[in-house]
Amino acid sequence: MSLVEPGEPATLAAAVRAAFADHYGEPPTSLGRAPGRVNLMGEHTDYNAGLVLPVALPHATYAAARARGDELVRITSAQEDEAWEGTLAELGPRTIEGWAGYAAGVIWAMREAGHRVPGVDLLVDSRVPVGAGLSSSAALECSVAVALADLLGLELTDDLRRELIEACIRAETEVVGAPTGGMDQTVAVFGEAGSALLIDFTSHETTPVSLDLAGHTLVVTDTRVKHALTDGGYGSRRADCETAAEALGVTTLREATQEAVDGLDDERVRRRATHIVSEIQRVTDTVTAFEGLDWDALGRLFDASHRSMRDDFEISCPELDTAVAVAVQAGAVAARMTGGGFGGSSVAVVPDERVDAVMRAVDAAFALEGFRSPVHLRAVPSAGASVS
Ligand code: GAF
Repeated sequence: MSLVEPGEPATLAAAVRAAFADHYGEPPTSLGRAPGRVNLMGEHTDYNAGLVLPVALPHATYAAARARGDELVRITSAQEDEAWEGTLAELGPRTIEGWAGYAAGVIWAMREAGHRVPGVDLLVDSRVPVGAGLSSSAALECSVAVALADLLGLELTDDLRRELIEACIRAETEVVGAPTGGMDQTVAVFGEAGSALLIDFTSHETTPVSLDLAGHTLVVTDTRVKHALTDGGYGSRRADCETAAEALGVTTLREATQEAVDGLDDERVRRRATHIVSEIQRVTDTVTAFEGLDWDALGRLFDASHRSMRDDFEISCPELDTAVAVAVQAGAVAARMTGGGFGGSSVAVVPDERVDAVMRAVDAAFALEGFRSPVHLRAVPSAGASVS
């Protein structure tokens, strides 16, 4: 059984500082930390001005930084073979290929927002699995943003946090070109230990929802089917939602009713909108179920959400369907796929004494089906970004 441990923050921070000094010949002056996330309910609802309920993971990305005396930007990662080097003038929408675009994009977006980010050396190291639907991109962006804020001597007030979130969203949507909705960056910054974060993308309010799991663990299973938010599937779902809103004469599907959606002519667009409208309602119901420790209701909500994503939104895959079904058979009270879809991870709420059994049962089912061996994580609800 393969379990990804988050590591001990102080040890990881010390290792990143040492790796930076080794690589660049001088120690870093700033270190930012930002977590990955697992979403408990509300998939693809963020860009429909809806509700989401993610949890920040204990697994995080660390970014070490040091200002340079010139216009050069150098970015390297413990996880990637290729480093990136260029000048501040080279940064901009769609100018940087690959993983470094997420980090360099934050420098560009912060400068666009009026911050005088200088030429800089950066080194990042992450415990967030990449391509697993657990927001390794937002963790990278937000860790860099926090490190740069520290480098500029800025205090991490709530206003600055909101500004950094916007910069990270611009890095992802404009520099990298992934048309995402903002949930991941918001929870990576505002997540709180012991809580999920209810985010309303109409009012932009964030409300921590204390999670008393009463003897249950959030088990994440990474199917290791790699997903990418730039490969068209995510964007086409977003386009279908916009088509539905336009046909209904509303600005976003947050304003649509199921009755109105039922009247849509196009069968595929109707199913996409049905997922969004029902999923937004499930977020509210999921908060109530967690607050009441109502595991039966939670199980029904997770099941309905998974079916909606599989059949109406069509973003699941055989590996995710297997992980979800087997987790429930092996004792999970609730399970669903999580994140953008087309691969990535599932999340299950599992009685503590069944955690090992659930992980082993999923491993066995994957072996039987001839799927790649999955990896698991314990998603202990953790804090958002900080200066380390
Ligand atoms: C990805 C995106 F980045 C988020 O904005 C969100 O839409 C999610 O997929 C699906 O809920 O993580």
